[in-house]
Amino acid sequence: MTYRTLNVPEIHCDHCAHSIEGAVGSLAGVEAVKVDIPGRRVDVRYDDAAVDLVAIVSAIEGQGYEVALTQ
Ligand SMILES: [Cu+2]
Repeated sequence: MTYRTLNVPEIHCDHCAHSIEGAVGSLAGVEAVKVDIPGRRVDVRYDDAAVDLVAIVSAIEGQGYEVALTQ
């Protein structure tokens, strides 16, 4: 299982959180996704044999939010 935290600076409210959690959570291979609204972060846990970070970032960007990756 892989854990990543993505910085998504445009997150500001419950609507953002629900949009992102819905999009990322619907990807096969994503085990958990949690948006931290004040922290403007997305914590995601996923099976990297089933889904990759590119797909997760694309799902977030597809909702209209830019992702700033952390290492
Ligand atoms: Cu919002």
